[in-house]
Parts: sequence; structure tokens; C-alpha cells
Amino acid sequence: METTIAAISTPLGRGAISIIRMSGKNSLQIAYKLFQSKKLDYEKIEPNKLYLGNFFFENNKEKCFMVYFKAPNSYTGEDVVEFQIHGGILLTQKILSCLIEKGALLAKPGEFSQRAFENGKISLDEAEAIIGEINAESDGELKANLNLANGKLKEKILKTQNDLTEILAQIEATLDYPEEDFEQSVKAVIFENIKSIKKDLKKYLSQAENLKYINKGVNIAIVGSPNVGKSSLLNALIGQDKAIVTEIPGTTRDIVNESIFYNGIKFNFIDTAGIRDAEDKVEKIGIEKSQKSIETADIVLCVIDGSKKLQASDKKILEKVKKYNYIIVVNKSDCKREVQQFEQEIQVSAVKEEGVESLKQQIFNKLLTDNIDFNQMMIVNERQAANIKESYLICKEILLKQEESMDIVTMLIKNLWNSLGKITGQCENESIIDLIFSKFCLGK
Ligand SMILES: Nc1nc2c(ncn2[C@@H]2O[C@H](COP(=O)(O)OP(=O)(O)O)[C@@H](O)[C@H]2O)c(=O)[nH]1
Ligand SMILES: [Mg+2]
Repeated sequence: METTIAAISTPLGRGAISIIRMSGKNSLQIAYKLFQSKKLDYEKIEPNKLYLGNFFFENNKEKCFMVYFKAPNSYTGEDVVEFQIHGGILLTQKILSCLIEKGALLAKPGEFSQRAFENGKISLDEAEAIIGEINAESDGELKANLNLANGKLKEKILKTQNDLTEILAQIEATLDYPEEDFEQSVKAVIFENIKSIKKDLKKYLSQAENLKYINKGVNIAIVGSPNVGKSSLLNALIGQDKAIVTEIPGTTRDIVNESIFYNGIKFNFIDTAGIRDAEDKVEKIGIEKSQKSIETADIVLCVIDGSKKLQASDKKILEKVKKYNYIIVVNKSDCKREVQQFEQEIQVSAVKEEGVESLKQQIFNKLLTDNIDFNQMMIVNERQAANIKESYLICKEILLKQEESMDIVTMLIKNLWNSLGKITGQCENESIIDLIFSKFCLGK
């Protein structure tokens, strides 16, 4: 890149240190105009070494460290200079302004990473994994992103693309020997290869089903008639007294939210007002919110009071949740059971905190595929999932073309190669690349 960019790489705020980063051809030249250190030989600076010195600005000087990463051995692949200064909003901004004044351009969000991609330091999926790592909220999300950031998917894809290139070379060779037999034997090899590629892709695709929940968490609405123990259940599930519990029906009138992490997944519980025909204006609004939460939830816990016969309001709610993903939770298992048996139910006692762990397990099992191993995750977002799916469908198409001419097979294999390339950015178009990097924070 011709231009040299600069940005504050640490969050803006008061803290022990801030890092200001520059990348581009003129990084050193700009740094030398502002930074002085007795230890520094300006003719022969050593890369990757911290130099203690002074940064001069507005007739002041700030004692700080400077480090130089020489191209191509830097994050961006360009010459990079970083300053470690005392943290502080104003000071950090002033230092950045000095760099801009001396010729650096203010970096756009993600521009450092975009340069890293353009210089071949990271692939597109690795870049996305870096964003994912930064934004990760759950253990599962973090682990999956770390996998990709370490090149796990990239290696797989590159290997597959290499295999395809070899296949294309073999096809090329058959053109010189047009005998039927030879073509048939090459075809057999090709189809074996494509079958195995398809199998791998299918495995990754099955992980995609979990992606939404790994990245965004699971929304769980707790609904039921008044006084069945919804708020008590919320408190038991999260392990703290968050929602108010009383024996008075209609206690919860607004939505109460709280999250926990279960098996690396974020569970967002939503406690709602008991659904009934209320007169009270506030309660009525609460009930409306309650109905809405059913619609937006990934799963609904339909709570029934086990110590009573089934009420008309329970029946209404059971009817309502039918078209959603739901679990019937029969509460108050510490009391004598009066309510009928349901075909599929889970018994709990919110006050005694019994059955609560198995309820969590059931929620997990209903939404996520068994035994997800975050360390084996191969995709971290919808874009990657969509590209894997496209590649998978091309594999399927190829396998249907066993009787067709080599030309058609060749064309499809080239399509497959390209489709896989979109995952790592080998042949990606610019608009998608810009979109991905715009999701980064400043200075990364
Ligand atoms: N015996 C027993 N009482 C419960 C249980 N869960 C809730 N309760 C009681 O039922 C009443 C209503 O509870 P609450 O959580 O406010 O119900 P909500 O209106 O559905 O939110 C309170 O008096 C609770 O103490 C339970 O598991 N066993
Ligand atoms: Mg309540």
C-alpha cells in the first residue's frame, strides 16, 4: 500500500496503557519525526524490540515505548510501528493527531486486517474469526473462533482446492489419450474424490445448525398462568433471586431477563407476566409482552402448576404454544400431584431447585445437536455456512454427471474450486471483502 495508516488500537478510555498503531511504507519515517530514544540507532533500528524514549507533541513529551515490525513480518505484512503510551482519552488522541499531521491517514475500521488479508497474511475466514474472537460472549463462540483464527478451516479448504487442481491436471492428461478406458478410470478416481469432499462438507454443514445458538445464544420464554411458579423457576434456573415471587397472582407485570451460560452456550431466560384475562392496565400490557415473547423465543417453557387441576387458562396457553418449540414444565413437584400426566413433560420444583439441571439439559438437547465439540467447529458464521452449502451442492451435481462428457465435469470442478475459494477469499469479489472488514473495530 502506498498510504500509511494510523489508529488507536486499544479501547478509548482511561487505562494503564494505550497502543497506537501505524502501518505502511512511511511508518518509520513518520515515527522518527516525533519519537526520540538514546538507544535507537536511526540507521539500523532493530525490529520487534521495545525502545523506551520520548514522544514529542505540543511542546510536551510523553515517555513511552516504540516497537517496529519490519515488513513482511508484521500483522499487516507492511512496516508497522506501535507506540505504547499511558492510557487516557485526550493524551491518546493527541498522539494520534501528531501522526496524522506528519502524514499518516486515519485508518478505517478493520483496515489493518484488510491489509493483512490483501498481503496474504490471513485468509478471509481467519479475518472473520478474529472479529468473532473479539466479539465472543460465550465459551463456545470463543473456542470455535479460535479454531478458525488458527487456520483450521483454511488448511482444509486449501488442501481440497489442491486436490481439485490435481484432478483438473489429470483430466487435461486424458485429453491426449482419448481412449475410452483411460477416461473411465480417471472418472472413477474423480468421483471417489468428490464423494469424500462432499462428505467433509456435509459434516461442516451439520455444525451450521448450531451456529445461530452459538453466536447469539438461545432465547427461552417462560410462560404460563399466574402463580404457577414462573418467576420462581427463573430464579432457580439462574441461581439468584432476580424476579419477585409472591403468592399474589399477577406479581410479574413486566418482562424480566437474565442470562446464564450452559455448556458454552448463552441461555437468555425471559420471565413474563402470567397469561390471563386481566383488568389491570399495567398487567394487560405485561400480558401482551408475554405473548410477544413466545413469538420471538427459540424455545418456550410452558409452566403448569402440578399441585392443581388443569385450569382453563392453562389449556389456552397449551393450545397457544403448540405451534412453537416448547417444553411442558410441571412445577411444584414437592406438592401432591393433582394435574394430569402429559405425554412429554419435565417435572421440577422451583422452590426446592429439583429437576432444574435436567431442564437445562433438555433445552440444550432440543435445540443443539448432540455432542457439539467446539474444538472441532469448522465454520463460525452464516457466510461461511452459505459458501459451504454452495460447494456441497456442486459436489452433488458433479456426482449426478457420471455419464456426461468430461467437459461438463471439468466445468463443474472449476466451479467447485471457485466456490471453495470464496470461503478463504481466494477469488472473492471486492464488495464482500469490504463488508467483512467494515465489521471490525477501529485500530484492528
Ligand atoms: N410448593 C411450591 N411452591 C412454589 C413452587 N414454585 C413457586 N411456588 C410458589 O407459588 C407462588 C407463585 O410463585 P411465582 O414464582 O411468583 O409464580 P408466577 O406468578 O408464575 O411468577 C409463590 O408463593 C411461590 O412460593 C414450587 O416449586 N413448590
Ligand atoms: Mg411471576
